[in-house]
Amino acid sequence: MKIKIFVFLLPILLVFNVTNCGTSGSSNTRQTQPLKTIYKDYFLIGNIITPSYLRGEYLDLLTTHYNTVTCENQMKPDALAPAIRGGQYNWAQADNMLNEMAANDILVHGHTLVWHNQTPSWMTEGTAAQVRQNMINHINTVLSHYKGRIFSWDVVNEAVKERINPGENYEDWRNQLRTESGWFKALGADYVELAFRTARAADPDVMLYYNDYNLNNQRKAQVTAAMIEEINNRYKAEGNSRNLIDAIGLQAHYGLTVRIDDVRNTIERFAGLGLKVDISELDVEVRSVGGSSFGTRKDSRLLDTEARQQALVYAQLFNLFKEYKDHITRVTMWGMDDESSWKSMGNPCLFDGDLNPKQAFFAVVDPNRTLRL
Ligand code: 9MR
Repeated sequence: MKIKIFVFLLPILLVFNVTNCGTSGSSNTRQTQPLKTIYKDYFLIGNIITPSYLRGEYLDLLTTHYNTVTCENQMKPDALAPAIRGGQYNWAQADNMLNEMAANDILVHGHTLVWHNQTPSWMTEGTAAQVRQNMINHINTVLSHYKGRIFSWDVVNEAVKERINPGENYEDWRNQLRTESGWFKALGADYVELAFRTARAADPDVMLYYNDYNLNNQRKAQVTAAMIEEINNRYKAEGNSRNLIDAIGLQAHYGLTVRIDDVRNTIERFAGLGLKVDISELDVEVRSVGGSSFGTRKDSRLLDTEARQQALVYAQLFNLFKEYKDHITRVTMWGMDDESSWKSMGNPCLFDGDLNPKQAFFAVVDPNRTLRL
């Protein structure tokens, strides 16, 4: 008799267990399993952190749902390197974040070493030889500080022009790099390869990424692929058995009109080069308000129809990412919630400004259910 009662109760106990295993600060997400559990057989699930994410409900949400993070700004050159030539590196803030993440078993992806933005101006000033040495010193200093603690880095961020227009000659990738970059001005197109070679020599255990946006534009994807392929071929022709550029980060700052087939083509193009293809900065903006989507606006509310459309996009994207799980190691969102997001006016995140899960959250939890509704 006791056994019969137990068999009868078992399914109820199991359902209860599944629906209660989340412990996030937001009570509604307790209805689901954590995202990192749902996707454990597919890829890591990430978000960004800033110092203000390291407490209260934010930290609860982070530790419940995510198993990898990227520091939003705190490991960029202007955060770590001294503002003035010859000054001290500033490790305290990023180290604090790294320790907190280690205590919670959350992996940290490094962002970023060489970029045209958020970089102290002295680094790219002087003769070509000086600028070259500045880059080498910066990469060596940062990788040796984090040795054994950070396993993947965006080595070069956004080197290719923002977009490549139809009709433009994009045969040679060297002509399609951002000319406003201080690194490009001083060193020409060779700075990209120099950065990767320096990083590999500084710490061969680190996975090296090229990270960029607008890669659904197939012209930009083609130029970027040509750049990576040439650099990797040269490296392998020297007898190296692995690629120099191990992976690409697709920033994935999308809107409602994103075409899933473009995302698929882009993933296939880079996977075809033998690269890991990670989704490094995912958000799906619903609308731009007054021509700009930037700003922190808690009162920028979503219409129900918009929330639904956004959920459909997230659902299609995650189904696609699952298809490519053998190539994708990490899907990282660029923002926890619609208030703190860099694009808060466009409500691009899974949680609203009060940290309640949106339809978009449930779409990531169960894409097929959202698509069937
Ligand atoms: O989210 C970041 C924002 O807080 C900064 O003001 C901005 C300044 O450059 O950088 C944002 O992060 C960017 C990331 O580092 C690289 N890809 C684009 C991201 C959004 O601009």
